[in-house]
Amino acid sequence: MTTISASLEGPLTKSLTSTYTVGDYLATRFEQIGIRHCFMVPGDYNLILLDQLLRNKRVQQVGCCNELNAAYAAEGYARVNGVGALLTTFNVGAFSAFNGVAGAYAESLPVIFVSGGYNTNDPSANHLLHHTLGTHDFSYQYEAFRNVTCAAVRILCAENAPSLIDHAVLTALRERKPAYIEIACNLSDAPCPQPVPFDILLSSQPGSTRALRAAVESAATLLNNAKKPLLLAGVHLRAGGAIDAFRELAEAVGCGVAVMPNAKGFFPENHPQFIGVYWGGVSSAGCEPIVDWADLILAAGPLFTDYTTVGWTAMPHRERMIKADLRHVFFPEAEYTDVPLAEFLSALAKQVQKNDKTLLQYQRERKTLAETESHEADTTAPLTRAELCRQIQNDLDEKTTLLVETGDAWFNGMSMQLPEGARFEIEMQWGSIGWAVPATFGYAMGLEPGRRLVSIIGDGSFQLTAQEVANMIRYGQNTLIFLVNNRGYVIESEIHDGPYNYIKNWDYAGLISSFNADDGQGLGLKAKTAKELADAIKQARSHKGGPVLIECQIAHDDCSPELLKWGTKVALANGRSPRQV
Ligand code: TPU
Repeated sequence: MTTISASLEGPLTKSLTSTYTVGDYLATRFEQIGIRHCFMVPGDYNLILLDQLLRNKRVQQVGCCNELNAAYAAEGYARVNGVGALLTTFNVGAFSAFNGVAGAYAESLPVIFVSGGYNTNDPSANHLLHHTLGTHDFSYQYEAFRNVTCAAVRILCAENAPSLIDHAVLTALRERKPAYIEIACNLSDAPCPQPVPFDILLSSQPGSTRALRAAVESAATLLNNAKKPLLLAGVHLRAGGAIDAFRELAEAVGCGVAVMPNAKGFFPENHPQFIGVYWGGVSSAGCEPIVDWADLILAAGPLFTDYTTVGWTAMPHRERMIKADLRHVFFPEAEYTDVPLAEFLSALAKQVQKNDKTLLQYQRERKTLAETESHEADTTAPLTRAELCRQIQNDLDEKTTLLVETGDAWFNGMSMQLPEGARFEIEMQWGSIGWAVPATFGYAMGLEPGRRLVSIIGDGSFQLTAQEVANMIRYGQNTLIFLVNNRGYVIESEIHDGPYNYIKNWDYAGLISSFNADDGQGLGLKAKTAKELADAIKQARSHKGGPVLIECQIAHDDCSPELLKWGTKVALANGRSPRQV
């Protein structure tokens, strides 16, 4: 029988067994929270830890080409798996990963970031160490990561490992943000108690029942008195585990439902109440006038930024909005804290009356809007962006996740209609180019069997992290990448042009044979006409054993009209003069 002892220092742990180590403890927690893959780059501060983690056969180590890619891969994995893990060496590895960990914070994705640390004997011996700034301060990595994680712990004594690891992991899962765990390199194989089952630690975190009840009552009164209510889905619905509750509320009200651009896919696009993507002047057809016309908008988990509001031109007025965030609900004249989003939406669904005014008005408008024409292009004419989008749209099915990189790919992706079951991934809050290739790799690692991943990536973004395609080949992932070669940073050209927006051209399709080397099964194809693209997509559909990259060559100035409009407004917002004081 196992004895379970609770101590003042930390959570419950089973009694110490001599063979169990700090590394084992971490691996067990990974396994228990559903991490089956840990993205990593080895280095001498984490080698012992890697050996320890290898002892757990249910958590696979996945080597990446560099730590930035590993961080993006863990972030992509967290999107599909719910949580991801990343392991680097001290300073040189960790600082490379910084951008990706910060991105996971911005995107509200729990990534457990583990870094090897200095030997605990070194500070008192006054040693100087490699991979440091050459001073006796070894704390700046920890200090830096505290700013981009929801919990940051340093294991400098094996006895504290269980409570510190559990604190970091639990906080990351609760807050849907990355956590930081630094493990001194001489402690990874130190004896440590065996962990108790994880669910013992999971005390649910109920919000304040009174605040919840009051917020639901106020919201129900406002919604039931509104003449033209509308629901708006925001990006935090996923972090709040509130996607189903939002749908429940939407169906209870029966009104029009719009989604913000970074929440695309969080409400089914073939649902009869779906009225499109609300993105100000670049909204999908017929959506913007209805959102502007509504007299009450319940925005669930929104993040209003310069990008999502098109340079502050599409921000619903506070007076006609209920804004429900992860743990707060804001009313025009009151604010309730400690109200969990999913519980709020679900409870509200039980108190609202039907009102389909905004949906009916949208349906009337839709009828008057001309059907989007979807002509096939002349098959031998040079490939255009519109034709590329038409063919990608036709290639999407209910098993596809469409992942789009920062750039015109955002707008091309936004224009696609997702079939029932299809998913959509975008990194709009952090917007770091180079994200898509490694995130695609990580996402594919966590993908359920039978599903497929299609990514649209611009040439400029691709050049930052292209080498991770080699690992898609290594793991035989059947991803399809549309590499849009428009010879440069078109999104930047549209915001503000200059010679710096033009880049060296690469033979992108040709790269795949280099990455294949002797044993890879990747396929690189080029499409310069509609027919070449159609043939390439057909080949991609039947290709097995590795990714397919289709280099789609289009003219530099062939970008989406939405990018032009959005770019102009964002440039205006960016270019505002300083306020006079
Ligand atoms: O389709 P297109 O040409 O817009 O996409 P492409 O070729 O991928 O170009 C993207 C250009 C771009 C830059 C240079 N978009 N945003 N930026 C600024 C930027 C710079 N560095 C990072 C890490 N992230 C950024 N968003």
